[in-house]
Amino acid sequence: KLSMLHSVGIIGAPFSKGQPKDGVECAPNKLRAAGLLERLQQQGCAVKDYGNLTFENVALDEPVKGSKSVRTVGSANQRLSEAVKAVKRDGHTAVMLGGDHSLAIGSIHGHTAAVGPVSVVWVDAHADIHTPLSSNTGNIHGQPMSYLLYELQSKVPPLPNFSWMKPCLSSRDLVYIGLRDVDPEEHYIMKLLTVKAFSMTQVDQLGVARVMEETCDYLSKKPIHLSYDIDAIDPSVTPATGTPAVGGLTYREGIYITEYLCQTGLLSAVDMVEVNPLRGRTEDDVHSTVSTAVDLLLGCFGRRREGNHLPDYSLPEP
Ligand code: 4U7
Ligand code: MN
Ligand code: MN
Ligand code: MN
Repeated sequence: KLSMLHSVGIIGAPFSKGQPKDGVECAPNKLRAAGLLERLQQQGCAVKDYGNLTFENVALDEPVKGSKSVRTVGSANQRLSEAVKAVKRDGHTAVMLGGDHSLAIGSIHGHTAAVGPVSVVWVDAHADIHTPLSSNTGNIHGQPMSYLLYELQSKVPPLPNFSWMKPCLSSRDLVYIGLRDVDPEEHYIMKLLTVKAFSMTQVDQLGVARVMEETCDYLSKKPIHLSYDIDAIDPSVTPATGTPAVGGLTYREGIYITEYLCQTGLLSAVDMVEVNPLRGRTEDDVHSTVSTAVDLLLGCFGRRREGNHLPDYSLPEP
């Protein structure tokens, strides 16, 4: 198939309370201002912008067992889950523009609510699999995977504003790519659940092409949810993010992951999270980060480095 055209539904989620740094809530509008929608349309996608969600500000949101802004995060994710569910019911591939990575809770929950079980490809420097009780920082953007996994249900206490959700993902249906900053508690959990992971060591050993082949061989043919944390890419390329980690994916490796997943025909929802336009030191830092995030999304929806043309193109007649 030379070009399979995509129908994309975009949800802006300007939310930052899963972590302490301001600015990540500016990313949805920055990504739009960088031309994301127009460029998707130019490459033949049908695009519907569902706009930005608005989130309730919970007045009294004291830490719960060390985790911060639990009620605010719970309520925001309930809204996001409903929004992603609606986009999927409308028949689009859902694109969630974060916001911080705590939003994966609502995004993956809403995705499965609409389509049933999914596979998750989690591209990140971090595993984000802390339980609320194992976390050292109390930041929920380091915890979303523990809320989603059936196998960790007994380790996650009932939390205020989270009663709307139940776990919806089996650890067998999860693959990590790009890990290089995993806390001991998280490493323990991953070994306990035998989670499939391609850390930067495996990317070095196998190369990104083998990593993607093995990822898709490992996963069953369920719809794929790609959760892309921009800090998976090396901070020399994408410095404008809240928790940068040295030694990351190159721009080319990052793009290859999106091109490969696009070609499976199974990509059903995409998160682009942790872009923080206030964290760059210079204007160039921000530009490089935002434009890389846009390129990754274009790669998810058919852009190829060999070039593209629309199916109805024909040469001008002399
Ligand atoms: B991100 C961390 F301690 N593990 O729990 C934590 F290193 O969504 C970082 O991947 C979490 O950016 C990073 O706070 C969350 C820390
Ligand atoms: Mn993350
Ligand atoms: Mn991360
Ligand atoms: Mn981060």
